[in-house]
Amino acid sequence: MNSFRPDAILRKLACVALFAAATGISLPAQAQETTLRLVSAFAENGYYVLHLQKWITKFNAEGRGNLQINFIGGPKAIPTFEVGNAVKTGVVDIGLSTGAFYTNVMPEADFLKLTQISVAEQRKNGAFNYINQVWNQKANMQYLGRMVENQPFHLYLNKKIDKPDLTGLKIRITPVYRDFFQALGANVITTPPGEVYTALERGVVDGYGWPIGGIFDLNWQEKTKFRVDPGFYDAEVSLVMNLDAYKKLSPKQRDYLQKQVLFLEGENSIWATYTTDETARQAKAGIQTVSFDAAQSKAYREKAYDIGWASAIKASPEHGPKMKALFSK
Ligand code: 173
Repeated sequence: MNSFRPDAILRKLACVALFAAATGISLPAQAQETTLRLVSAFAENGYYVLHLQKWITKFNAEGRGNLQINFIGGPKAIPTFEVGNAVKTGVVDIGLSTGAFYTNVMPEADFLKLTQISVAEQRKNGAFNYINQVWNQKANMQYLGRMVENQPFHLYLNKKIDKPDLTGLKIRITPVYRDFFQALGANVITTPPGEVYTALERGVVDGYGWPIGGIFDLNWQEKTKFRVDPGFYDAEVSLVMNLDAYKKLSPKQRDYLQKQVLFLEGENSIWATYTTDETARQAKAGIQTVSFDAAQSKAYREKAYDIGWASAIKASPEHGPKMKALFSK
């Protein structure tokens, strides 16, 4: 009866203890994996989402047992202009969006187009922290990071102009372009990207605003004759997260998320290449460039920023002036 010997009993107890310790460790470890639901305000087949999906694949491979992202879909899952509210209320955890798509949450969202310094610099000079204070307070969001920069906006047209005057033209906009294009005399119509093709096809609009890259994603080159140069502002596309979901993450998960977001931002040099490629592709597709002389070009860009900041400060007397100081060169 070996098992009655004290050393055998001790060995058995040790086994039980080990087993308990093993299972005790493994259960919480599994419970510690969190999956975040992500939606995109931009089309699923577009370049932004393709770039993001490569990142999600890496994120999930390296984050096993810790943090995962489940890509729910694009505007078919949640309409473009609803993504901000879905993140604010926690219907989803993370959104890929631009601020212009959630001015229904707060006007400040659209001010990010006015940054003239890189996101890396924004992290250094306090702009990034300031954005987060406002996003936390007013939108219940954590501003995680900026995926797109170095992408100026342009005006695309089907009718030729020879000076910066849009009188009599109907232009598709989002809040990004509203005040500037109206100041140039345009009649404006707000639509999500998903409705631009049809609006062009039916002649509802004579042109639209969009960054230098991406018009091929939804085949707009088929319905576009001119691009007006120069560009203005800087297209901002960022990851925003529901603040409660963010606060629920463990320190380890938050560190992991931060590390991956910094990796994503570290790839932002691709956007300069994308600009070169897309500019060439537009020319090849027969899209002609409309340019102004040097003085008019300078005035055009200056007007864009002057009007952009004037309306920002009007919409947010508290944060507008501070953001202007932090975002400008
Ligand atoms: O034109 C738009 O839909 C728009 O506002 C935007 C903003 C950032 C990137 C691409 C488009």
